[in-house]
Amino acid sequence: MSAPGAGEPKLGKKDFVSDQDVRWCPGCGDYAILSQVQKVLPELGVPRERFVFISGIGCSSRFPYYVNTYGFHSIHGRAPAIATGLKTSRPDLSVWVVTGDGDALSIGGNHLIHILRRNLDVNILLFNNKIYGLTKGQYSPTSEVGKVTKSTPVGSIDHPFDPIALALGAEASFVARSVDVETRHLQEIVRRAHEHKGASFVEILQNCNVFNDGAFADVTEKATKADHTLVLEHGKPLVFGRDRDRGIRLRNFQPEVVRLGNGVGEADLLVHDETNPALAYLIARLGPPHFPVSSPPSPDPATRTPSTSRWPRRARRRRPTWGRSSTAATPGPSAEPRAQAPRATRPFGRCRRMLSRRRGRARFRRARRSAAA
Ligand SMILES: Cc1ncc(C[n+]2csc(CCOP(=O)(O)OP(=O)(O)O)c2C)c(N)n1
Ligand code: SF4
Ligand SMILES: [Mg+2]
Repeated sequence: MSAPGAGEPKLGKKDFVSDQDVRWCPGCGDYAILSQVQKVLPELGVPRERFVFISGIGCSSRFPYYVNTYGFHSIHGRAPAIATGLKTSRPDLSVWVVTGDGDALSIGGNHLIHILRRNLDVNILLFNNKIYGLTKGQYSPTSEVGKVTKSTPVGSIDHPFDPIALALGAEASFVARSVDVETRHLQEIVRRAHEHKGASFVEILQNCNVFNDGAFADVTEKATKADHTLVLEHGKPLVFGRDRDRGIRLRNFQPEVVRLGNGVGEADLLVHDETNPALAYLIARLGPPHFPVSSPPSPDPATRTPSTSRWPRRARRRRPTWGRSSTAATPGPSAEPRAQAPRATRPFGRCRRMLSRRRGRARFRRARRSAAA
């Protein structure tokens, strides 16, 4: 691996493709992300031997094998720690962290927030597929409430968090979100992450077609994406929709979707300001069903009731009583602190067979007593 010096040919995408067999499942969103990153790297003006990709553990974390640069496939959740050591000792390197929603937000949550807080000049790419892909489909900290997986057979009871909102809370100085299939947008965001001096945090919505297929269908399917995507541009009003006839305005400190026309114009809408973290937080938390996805779809924070339709029939009978709310869904993020969901009094109920066995024994004892009397 040598840097392109004077007289040396300019590097292209193929120079960043390694000789390793890619082990991702056919159709995985990781391929698209890899391809866009490989396209952008030669344009960044950094000699190839100065790039280092550091990952944790997960399907996404196999990324360093496939880019022809230096790299570490490191320890679960610890990529930020290794990146911190490397960047502080070798500030001349372009250091990239590649991680997944499980790697970065479960086991590595603490490391992630502190690398952001320290604002080290590294670029973090978080592939969010809302699932643990490598370990065959357990729920992750970004999986929605009610998500049925092998590790949550009666549906997840945990409220997911939003990676961008979390990064903003950790004082990240650059946050962005893109989608695996939005090739141009993704390239642009990767470029801008590199240009930013300080920690750049990029969440990439990535389809795991094996264990969580269609998790982001709203923003990737042709039929729905225009109505569900909010593309942010600095200084531009928040307009979206197939006919660009809807926008987001603020009323009583709450965002609301309005239709343009009938006295409502672009002047009434929120205007994007990249330098405003409060606005970034507000936008990060928008999502279905009331808003387009400028944030990954998450259940409305006002109601933490799991969607019953996602509960398997057997599980529904034993559905815990926590988190039931009579509050009607209010659009968007709630200004009030999230109510603590009452704990399940008996999360999984009592096994029916056990109960019938006990009843049977009681009946037998009663019969024996009456026979003896
Ligand atoms: C210390 C430790 N705990 C647990 C595991 C098992 N494990 C491997 S990858 C993974 C989760 C990966 O999920 P994510 O970061 O979302 O990556 P994806 O596979 O979805 O890209 C887990 C729990 C491990 N390898 N090491
Ligand atoms: S399990 Fe999912 S995330 Fe992992 S390689 Fe396969 S499709 Fe991709
Ligand atoms: Mg994942």
